[in-house]
Amino acid sequence: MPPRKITVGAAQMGPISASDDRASVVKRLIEHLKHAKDRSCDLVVFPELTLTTFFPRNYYEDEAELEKYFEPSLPSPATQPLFDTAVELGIAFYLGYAEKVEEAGETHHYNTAVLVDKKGEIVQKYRKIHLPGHADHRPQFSVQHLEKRYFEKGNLGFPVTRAFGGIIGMCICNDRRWAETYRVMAMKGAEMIVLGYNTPTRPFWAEHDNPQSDFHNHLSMQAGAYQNCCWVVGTAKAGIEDGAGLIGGSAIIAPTGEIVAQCMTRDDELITAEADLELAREWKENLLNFENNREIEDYQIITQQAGITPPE
Ligand code: CDT
Repeated sequence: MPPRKITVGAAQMGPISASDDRASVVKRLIEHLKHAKDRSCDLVVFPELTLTTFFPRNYYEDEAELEKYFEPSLPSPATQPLFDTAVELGIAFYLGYAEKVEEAGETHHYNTAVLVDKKGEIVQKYRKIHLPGHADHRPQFSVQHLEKRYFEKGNLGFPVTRAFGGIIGMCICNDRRWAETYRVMAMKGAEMIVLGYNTPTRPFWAEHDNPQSDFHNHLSMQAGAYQNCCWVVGTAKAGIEDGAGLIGGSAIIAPTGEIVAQCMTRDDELITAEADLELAREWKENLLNFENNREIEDYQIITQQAGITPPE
């Protein structure tokens, strides 16, 4: 089969302070798109919660202070220039944001990402399923992780969509640490999985930075790519945000599990690679061949229980 190549970019963002307004962030995103155009990108992947600081590290008493991080619409007046520039340059993008939505007369809050095609149309939406952290206020932690307080679990499953001549799947940050995330999308034919992340250098339960956090970031994405024969594009928000550290290490990973491009800074940085989606199909068919080799009668425990049942 002839190659099916797309040029993909991971547009890592450096820190975004709580005092930075949307316009200043959108300006930085547009700079990324311009560089991506110079490098002939078809698709650019921005981070999780791209438009704001990683606010779940803070406990907010004041509802209004929290609500300012959420987008009631997308595109919004502030993000419209990003959509316009992407259309003008002919670049598709993945964008993570905090979504506030009215559904069936109720207000919901999700940690969401959209896939926007080259015409500026949202072709797929994903709402984060694996929400890490805690829901209660834990002032004893120097950096909290309140995603379970501020967001509801996503209700759209793990979506994949036909786009750019291939099959593209979406997830967000903590999802990348779960084997099930990749497998579900691979079983829907995903050839490339795109994701954004905000990974604190110091886990919420610890008093020190985790020296293995960069290693675990790559380990989980490389394993997901190899074990499912997918391209994986993971993009960080990185650096010191209002005194709290976030890892970098944004990476583009081939279906072989090899990193083909990796960010070296913890600032705004674009990496790109030409991804042959045919490689994903070929390896999935030959190395794994799910249909011939998956032994589903022995996997039932995976969907029947969440916790561990050790032998007596
Ligand atoms: N944003 C997000 O999901 N962060 C989590 C932190 C988990 S603590 C190790 C992550 O998986 O990176």
